[in-house]
Amino acid sequence: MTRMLTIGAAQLGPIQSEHTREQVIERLVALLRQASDHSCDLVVFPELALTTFFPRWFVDDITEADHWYERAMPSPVTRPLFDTARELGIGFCLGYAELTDDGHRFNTQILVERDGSVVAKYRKVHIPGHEHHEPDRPFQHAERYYFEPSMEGFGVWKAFGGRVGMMICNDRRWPESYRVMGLQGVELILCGYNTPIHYVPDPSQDILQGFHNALVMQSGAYQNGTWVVGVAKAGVEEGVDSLGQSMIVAPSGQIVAQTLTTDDELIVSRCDLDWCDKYKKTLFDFNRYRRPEVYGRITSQRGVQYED
Ligand code: CDT
Repeated sequence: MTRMLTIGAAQLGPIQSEHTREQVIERLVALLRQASDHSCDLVVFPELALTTFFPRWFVDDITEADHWYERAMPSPVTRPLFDTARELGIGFCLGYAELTDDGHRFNTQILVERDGSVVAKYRKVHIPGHEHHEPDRPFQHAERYYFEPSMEGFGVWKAFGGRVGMMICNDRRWPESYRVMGLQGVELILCGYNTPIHYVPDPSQDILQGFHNALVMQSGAYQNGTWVVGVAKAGVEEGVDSLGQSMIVAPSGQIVAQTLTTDDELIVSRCDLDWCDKYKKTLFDFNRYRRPEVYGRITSQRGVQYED
């Protein structure tokens, strides 16, 4: 038996601040049409796919940043994406900044089915960077100012004939993200990212960005017997160079497709969701081999506690 899904990872090149939402939606629609030519069932777009990565700038009054956020999804400006997806019979996953009616700000990703209906919403859990302006940095990473962390955690939804979960960018570095979904039987994890190559707190990590990106997604896929699709907004955006290397990773941990450029680029892979069971029912048979009775610290403690 196979449950085959054809999945497209639609990497985006840079979005500069002067680019309008309409221009960006045109790019996303073009990628959807390309995906349709490749018979894709599902296309995954990056984190904050509708705008430039605005947390690189600080504004004293956060309401001056309201224009970067979406108040409704779909909205008149994003409607053409939903209409095209429905017309082509392709689902998609899209990251964007969300401003709720009661004033909450989240880094959000939605999963849209082939009929254009929103089946799931995920809000980023692990918010990296800093809360306050740090004037000595060459650029800010003020996500902790612009977004509050989700309290909803990592859900898994029945969609596209399988069990689908989502995470966003920094979430992919934390094994707990994958495992919480793994414990819900996840078969496909969708993850958008914006990863500046220059890591200001420790530049020795700059050269390792690509390695770390692959390391975490490959190990997360393997250790949980799941497909992982990681999709970048890449290239030099407003002077900041960001990692590409979008990839589709099999439950074996192997990379089955990877982008070559830092531009808008679609990669496609046929993904057999039944392949997950090869790992879920053998080495990573959680029910047989996990030892939750000795993992208490994972949920009872946040930072390191020394016992001496
Ligand atoms: N967008 C995002 O989460 N980026 C982070 C950058 C490192 S923290 C400054 C990441 O984990 O890729």
